[in-house]
This record gives sequence, C-alpha cells and structure tokens, in this order.
Amino acid sequence: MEWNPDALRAQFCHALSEMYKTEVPLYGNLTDIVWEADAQAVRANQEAGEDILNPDDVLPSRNRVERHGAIRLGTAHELATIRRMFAIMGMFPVGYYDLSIAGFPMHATAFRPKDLDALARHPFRVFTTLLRMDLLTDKTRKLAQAALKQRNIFTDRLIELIERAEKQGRLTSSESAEFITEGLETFRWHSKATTTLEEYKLLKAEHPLIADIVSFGNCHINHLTPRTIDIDLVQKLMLEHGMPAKERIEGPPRRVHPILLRQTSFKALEETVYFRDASGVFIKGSHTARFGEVEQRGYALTPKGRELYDGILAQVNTEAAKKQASSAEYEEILGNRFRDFPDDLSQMHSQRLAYFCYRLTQNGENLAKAQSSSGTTASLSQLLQRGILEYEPITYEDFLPLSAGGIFNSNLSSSTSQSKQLIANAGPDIDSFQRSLGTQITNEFQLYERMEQATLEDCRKRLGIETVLDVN
Ligand code: OOG
Ligand code: NI
Repeated sequence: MEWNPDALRAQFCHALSEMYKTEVPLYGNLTDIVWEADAQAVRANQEAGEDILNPDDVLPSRNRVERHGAIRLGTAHELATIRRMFAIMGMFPVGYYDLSIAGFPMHATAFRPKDLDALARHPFRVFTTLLRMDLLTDKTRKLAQAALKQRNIFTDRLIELIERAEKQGRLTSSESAEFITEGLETFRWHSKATTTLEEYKLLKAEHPLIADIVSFGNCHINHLTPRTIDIDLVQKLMLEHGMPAKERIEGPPRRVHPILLRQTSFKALEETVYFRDASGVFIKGSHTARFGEVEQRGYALTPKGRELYDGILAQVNTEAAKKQASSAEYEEILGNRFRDFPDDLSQMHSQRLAYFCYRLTQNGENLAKAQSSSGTTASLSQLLQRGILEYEPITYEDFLPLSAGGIFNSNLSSSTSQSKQLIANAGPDIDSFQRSLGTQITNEFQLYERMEQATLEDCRKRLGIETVLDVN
C-alpha cells in the first residue's frame, strides 16, 4: 500500500486501541457501550422524525474510530523524540496546557492533525504531559532525574525508522508495519516498576503523578477515549453495566448546540505492580493510574466564548462549594448558570462566541455561476441576510483538562507542603516547554480562526466579490 501519514495514524490508533483492550478489558466494554449508545441515539432521532435518514449524517465515519489518548513524559529528550515520532503520523503540537493550576507539577500539549482534511481522515490525538523538574522538591528531583536517566522509552529500531522517515519523507509498507509494532512498545504497560518500593512511596507522597511518570520503564498510555454523540446515554449505560463510573459528566451541560467538550470516565483501576526491595528482590505492591474515558465534542469557542464559559463555570463551582452540592444539585446549578451562554446558533455567531465555516447556499452558487456580484463589496451580514452564504460551527478538536475557571479548589491533599507551595506559585512556562519540544506550539485559537477565514475567502473568490466587510 502507498505510504501516507494519515493511513499510518489510523493504523497506529487502531493497534493501540486493540493493545489497550487486552491490557484494560473494561476499556473494551466501554467501547461496546459507546457503539450501543450511538446506535440508540440515532434510532431515537429517527423515531422522533428528526429527518435523519442516514446514520452517517450524525455519525461521520471519523467518529466511529475516533480516539484520544494520554501519556506522561519525564524528560525534554523524551518529549522531543515523541514529537518526531508523532510528526511521521501527521500529528503536531497544538495548544499549551498549564496543569499547575490544578496542583500538578506538569505542563502539556496535544499532538494532533491540524488541517480539516487530515482530521476528517483520522483525528487521533495524544495529550502529552511533561514533568516540570522546577516544581519538584530537591530530594524528589534528584530521585526523578536518576531514575529517568536510566531509561530509554524508545526501541532502537523505532529510532532508526524515525530517522529513515525524516530523511526519505516516507516509509515502505513493511517499514510502516514495523513502525507500528515498535511504536507500541513505548506505550505498553509493564507491571515491574524500575524504582524500589521505598522510592515509589517517596515520589507518590509528593504527588501520585510523579510516581506514575518516574517509576516505570516507559510511558504507558494512561487512558484512551472514544467519542460519542450522546454522553448522557453512555453515562447511564455505564452505571447500568455496573462500571465504576465517575459521579457526573465534566464540562458544560447538555445543550441543543453543544460547546467544547463533555467527558466522563470509569475510575482508575488499582493494579498489581512488582517493586524491588533494597536487596533487589521483587515484592508485590500496587499502582492506580489507568482508566477509560469517553467524550462528546461540541463547537470550538473564540477567546470571547471561552472567557464566558470559564466565568460561568467558576460561578457554578463557587456556588456548588458554598452549598456543598450533591451531584444532582451540581447538575441543577450548572443548568441554571449556563442560561447565560446562548444556546442559539445565530446568537453564538453574532456575538462571536464560536468559530464557523462559511459556504455558499444554492442561491449563492447561482450567483457565483453568473458572476453577477463580480467586483462589488459586500458585508458579511448582508451576504447572510440575503441568503447567499450560510455557516456551520467548527468542531472543537482540542482538550479541556482543567479549564482555568473550573478550578475552585485544587486537589493538593496528597502533596507535601513544600511542593504544594512551589506549584501554587508557578505560572505557565510555554517557553521552557517549547525548548524541550524543540519546536513551536501552534495556538489552537489561531488555527480555528484561520480555518474560518479560509472558508470565507473561498466564498468571496467564488462570488467574485472584491472585499467582504464587517467580518469581526
Ligand atoms: C492529563 C490528561 C488530560 C483529557 O481528556 O483532558 C486528558 C493527564 O495525563 O493526567 O486526557
Ligand atoms: Ni482524556
């Protein structure tokens, strides 16, 4: 088969998903539940006479295979190498996430395809976290550095294949197959820790995620996330199947016009891990890190829309904390407060809360053919009012791990007070992240903005209009 990065990404994602199913069988059950929920949602839609005859209209093929994963890395070299590995699969760093706001000594980016075509072919993304050595206490940093120095999370053959792909711009089909098998080794679970039980406990006392990053020989995938069109139904089915589901769905409430991201998961499993004791003998212990998650994606918000979202969520959390709300009460507060976020496309468009793709209506197509508007100037609102253009929201392709406004009470209970202080005083450090990465991160807002502008520019050209006014 002809080599192309999109096909390689799709195959890699599939192989990773199959591997994770054998490692965490509950994840396999979760993907079955997602299929069931999506089928039910489509049926319910059809029965309600919603005029959706083709399930693929609601469920484009990309949804059915869509996954995101998450990994946590320890060193700049690991991050830079992962960047090279993902680039071969057409995945690039988009967005910077400062996790110190939630009390984690980590920051992150997401590797994902950037353009609409590639996203439509396969939207695999990996949320990739880097440990921040500057936010560790001296003792923990020394321990972490010593453990990380000894490990190599990439096989030698994978490095050869990466170099080959970089040099030649492609891999043969047998090399691609090897790239997948070798690449999986970076993400595979190992039940033997590389640290002693004593070291593990020290790391864990400072923050459980430090122990998760430092104590193993590679960067095991810690969850995979299929996408659904009805997350409320998935949550219900998870509970019915007796899965250890989280109490409630994170993110915005259910809406007619969904925004950003709603997520739920089953809780991380406690797994047996073998640690060496001081005399080098393996002893039994346990570690809790791996889980399964599900998400429903909505529309990408502009910085203005995001600010509104963050502000409302902050109010929700303050109110819920004051009332010590149960999850049912939280749901109610969420619903009430989110009335301030218009659930109406034309409002979201006119207030510039979300990003949109523009296209010609049938009327617009006719005008384009006739070239009757050639050389004129028109405003965007005129073109919309006259039914020449129409718009459709752009899907949010990024993450919402801990939206700034959503954090009201950082969960630092397991941190020592010195490290707590270090993390609390930290701010984002995108420069250091980019230095470690060895490249610039693409700003996600700019990416959506450019997508929007490109569709408008395409319409303008086809209509032969000179300029389109009042765009923003
Ligand atoms: C962060 C994972 C973030 C999501 O869906 O927001 C993420 C972590 O590694 O703990 O996957
Ligand atoms: Ni996730």
